[in-house]
Amino acid sequence: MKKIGIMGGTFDPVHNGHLYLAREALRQLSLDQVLWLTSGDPPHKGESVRSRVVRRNMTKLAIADLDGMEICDIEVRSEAEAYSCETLSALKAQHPDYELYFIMGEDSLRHFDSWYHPEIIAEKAKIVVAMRYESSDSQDEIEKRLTAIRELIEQRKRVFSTEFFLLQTKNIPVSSTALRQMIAKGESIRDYVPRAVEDYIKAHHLYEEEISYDKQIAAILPKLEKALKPSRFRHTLGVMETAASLAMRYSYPVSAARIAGLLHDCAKGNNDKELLALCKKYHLPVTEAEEASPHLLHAKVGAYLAKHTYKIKDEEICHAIAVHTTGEPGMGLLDQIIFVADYIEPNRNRAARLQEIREVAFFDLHLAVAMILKDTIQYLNKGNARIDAKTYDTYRSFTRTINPESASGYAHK
Ligand code: DGI
Ligand code: FE
Ligand code: FE
Repeated sequence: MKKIGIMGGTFDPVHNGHLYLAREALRQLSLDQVLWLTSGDPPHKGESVRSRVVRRNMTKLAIADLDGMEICDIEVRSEAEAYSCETLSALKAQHPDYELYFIMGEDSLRHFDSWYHPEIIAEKAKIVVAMRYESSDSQDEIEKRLTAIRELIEQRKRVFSTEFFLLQTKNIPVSSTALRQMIAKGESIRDYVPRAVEDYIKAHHLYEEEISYDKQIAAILPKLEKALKPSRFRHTLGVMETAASLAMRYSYPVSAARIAGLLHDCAKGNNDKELLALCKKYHLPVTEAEEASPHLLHAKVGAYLAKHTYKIKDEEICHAIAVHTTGEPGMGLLDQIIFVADYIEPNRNRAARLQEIREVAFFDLHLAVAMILKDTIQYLNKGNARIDAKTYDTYRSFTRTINPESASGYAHK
């Protein structure tokens, strides 16, 4: 038999308190493994929660480097409301050799009777109750609490025929609710979550205040239609909606991605001479490579116009526009979304590996960026065009690394 702990939760977001509890369970009960069971849409919570996909991805990132921790997707992959008794039954059916240890807090034990079929839970699993104490608590106080919980356990034992275990844990002063509030206020959460989780939350703009972009899109559309040739405007709309689709796939705010797609070529109405003149006027630096191929400047000038003419305050949108032609080593999620959407949007039809890159784009975005750069460099070499050092640098940076997110598995699964 394998001793398997079940750490269930909404994990919105997962934090160091959760990790500490799981580690203590693993250690104090000598478990072989702790399974992190992320909920689907939780039936008990009134307030809205982040999508099951991002909560699960954060959890997966949090445990990526920890021995004995695994993600469990049973509830995430179920559309029916998942109850613990059903999940435990399913786990037991799949793995008859698992001896399950269901980890819960003191509160949960108090309300255990009112859970959905607690007797089935007790039949399938042993119950682990985590008792939390403060470091400032005196030994006397801790003993009192322990006695109270032991009494509670004795009561439950009379009703439910399973083993109960008591876990003594220090209280880690952190909660998901507090973290959500901190992020909304712009405060750092570095001390409370693993670095990978912090990065994920930032990249995907989780828990930030919603900005209304939809009105902005309606205002930009007619201006842009006037500024661009009809075929370019059509391409722009294609990039906007493709960027939206990629944003859905990779958990980026959809409206922000649409605006970036909409405006990415907003400077394309200007010819080379005009682009150079605009750079001079706005004091934008022009590199040697851009001097030789001034069309490259439509990215840089486009970012400037987005900010000053179209009044876009979101720096990530402006940055994505600025790097959309050559790319940039280490580009962020939105940068990659726009870079790829520009290449694969439905009106495009000339690129050699278009169909393959379109499919890869929704499988592994990072890989799609690398493929596009490879083909672009090949295409430019054939035409003896001068290649910007940035294009090469980006190519190198994207072929030599794999996306940390896909490396941890979830981009593929
Ligand atoms: O503006 P779009 O046509 O929608 O697309 P884009 O902004 O990606 O520009 C694509 C063109 O830019 C395409 O012909 C390849 C070219 N390009 C990309 N990187 C470089 C480059 N041209 C030069 N000269 N040097 C580069 O590094
Ligand atoms: Fe462009
Ligand atoms: Fe474009």
